Amino acid sequence: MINDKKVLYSGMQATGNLTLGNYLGALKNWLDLKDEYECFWGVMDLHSLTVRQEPAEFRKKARNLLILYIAAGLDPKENCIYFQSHVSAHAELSWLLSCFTYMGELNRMTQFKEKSAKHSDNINAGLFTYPVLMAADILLYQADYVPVGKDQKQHLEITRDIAERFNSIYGDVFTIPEPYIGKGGAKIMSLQDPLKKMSKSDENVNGSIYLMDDADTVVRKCKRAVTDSDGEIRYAEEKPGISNLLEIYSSCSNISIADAEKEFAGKGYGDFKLAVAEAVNAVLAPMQKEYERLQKEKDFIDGIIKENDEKAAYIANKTLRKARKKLGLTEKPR
Ligand code: ATP
Ligand code: LTN
Repeated sequence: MINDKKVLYSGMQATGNLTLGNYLGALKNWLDLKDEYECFWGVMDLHSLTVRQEPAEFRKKARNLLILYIAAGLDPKENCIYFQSHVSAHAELSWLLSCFTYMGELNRMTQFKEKSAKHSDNINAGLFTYPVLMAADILLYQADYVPVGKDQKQHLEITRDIAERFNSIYGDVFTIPEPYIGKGGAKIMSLQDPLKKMSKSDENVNGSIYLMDDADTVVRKCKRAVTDSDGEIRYAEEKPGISNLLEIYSSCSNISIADAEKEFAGKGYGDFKLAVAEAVNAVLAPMQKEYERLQKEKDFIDGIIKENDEKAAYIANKTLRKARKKLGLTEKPR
């Protein structure tokens, strides 16, 4: 607990351009939770290094991600929005926790298997120990809840296992976090291959709607979305394309899938796709406007970064000191 509130922790990697999947699966849920909890939202720039980055572009992307968090509605005065790499406790606790994590556990991680297949020329140790750093992120802040998309559930489970293992030896050092998977938008699929997750690193740009796509691009991508030939707008496993569009429509318009099905009963796919695009654009437009405005507020953003780095480091270092002490590392003379 911080300030009598339960603690919530989450973040995104600063790679690629954020997609509607990132928004509906993560950011949108964060907005719903931001007032009720003491929140920490990280720009996970250390995690991004598991894949090779072009330095100048990476620096811009990381800052833009922080700005996007704020443009989407997270409040940098109420919540702590910061860069993971600015708080060195993350890397330090990650090392300590790696000594409590088994190779076999890490070997089972789906994301590791997928990413090593995709980047077969660069299967680095960071990609393998990625979940340990993620555990450190979460445990440093004694988080009670971690809102993530379904694909991250396995990483939450390993975080809990590592924390429980550590606590069982050294006493209650870490809060055991719970995943928080939002109701809608938990897994938005690619518009071009609705059996595949919409992903910011997808090579086919038509599969993903990016948060910075302009209105016409969104309409074009929705019109081109892969569907089926049955002609009925209903949610069903055998209709992954239409089901995905229903999911997008219902999440963007904040109505249930059942209500969306009723609304489009008897209508054609063409009309439905246009309505989906409109609903998406209604979500994106205000965010894009605020993003453009914030880009010009350099001093304000720099101030936010400084303030929140300090706030995050204060909490993180408290936990790190506790872990160090329990492990028997010599204390630093003051
Ligand atoms: P990459 O393509 O680089 O692997 P990604 O698009 O999967 O990235 P992450 O940075 O791994 O994005 O994830 C950020 C957050 O967005 C996580 O909480 C993740 O669960 C969520 N998320 C990502 N893609 C989707 C999606 N298609 N549907 C719902 N949630 C998603
Ligand atoms: N692996 C996460 C990003 C991430 C994260 C975290 C999410 C890194 N550390 C801590 C929640 C809590 C992803 O979304 N790909």
